[in-house]
Amino acid sequence: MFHRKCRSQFYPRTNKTVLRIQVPDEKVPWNIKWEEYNPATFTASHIDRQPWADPVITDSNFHPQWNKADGNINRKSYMGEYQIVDLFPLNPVGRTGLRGRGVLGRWGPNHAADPIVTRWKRDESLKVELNPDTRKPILQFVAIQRRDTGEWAIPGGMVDPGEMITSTLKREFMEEALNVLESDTAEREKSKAMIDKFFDEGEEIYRGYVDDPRNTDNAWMETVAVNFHDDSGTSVGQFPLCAGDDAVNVHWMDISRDLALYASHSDFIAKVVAKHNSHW
Ligand code: RP5
Ligand code: MG
Ligand code: MG
Repeated sequence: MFHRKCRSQFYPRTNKTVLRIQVPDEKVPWNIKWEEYNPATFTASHIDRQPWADPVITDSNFHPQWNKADGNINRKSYMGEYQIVDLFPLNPVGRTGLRGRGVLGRWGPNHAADPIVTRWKRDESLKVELNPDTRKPILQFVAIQRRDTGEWAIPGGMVDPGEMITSTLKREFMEEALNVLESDTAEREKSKAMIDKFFDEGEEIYRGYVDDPRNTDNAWMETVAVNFHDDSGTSVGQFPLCAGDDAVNVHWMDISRDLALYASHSDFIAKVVAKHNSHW
């Protein structure tokens, strides 16, 4: 595992006011000595005292159970045991050029879930379209445009304390791609019934670290990405999409190797392509 997006010069959502030390590729691993390494510390003030966020690490009432299920907060990493150095958990992939939590709520792993909803691209007569070069069928996935960075992404989100990942996958898809937070009760019930049925069978694609631009030396994203495929294009493949919550746009996006998505989402999509032997 390697990270790149969380080493870019400016920390996201800070109007270019928070800068990372530039970490060269070869100095990412912690076991490579770098004595002068002394990055800035940044924790966004708006996460202060938020119910979904940890307190400052020195808070006398804060007794995190690192590397464990800590009450209903999962502080275990999919990457194995992470180190604690001078009170602070250490990013398991390596240096990011910034200390603190940035805009992330949790010290250590911040757990998310990513629903990758796919269907075949079809022409007007509903025939599956092949790419003229590779002669392979073209897969499409439900992509949202993120409000924070403007990038296109999988409609994933954070796992709430105590929440099952299967529930996060459905909830985030319904919030960001179907806008259930703003639909009336009847519509919401209809979406929920459809999603409950369709999300019953998914295939896990990836479980682990995400190269998210928000990561720091002491806080990072991890996810479980699951593929839900509508092979006949008759269930979710026909459902009207509507962007909601932290998504500003949503659509069925053609999948190819040219995709430039948020964080390491293109890597997850590539794994879905391998599974379906579709065009890339
Ligand atoms: C990414 O951030 C995950 O892969 C997931 O898609 C997303 C979760 O964060 P929010 O969308 O809630 O900001 O690292
Ligand atoms: Mg969300
Ligand atoms: Mg989200």
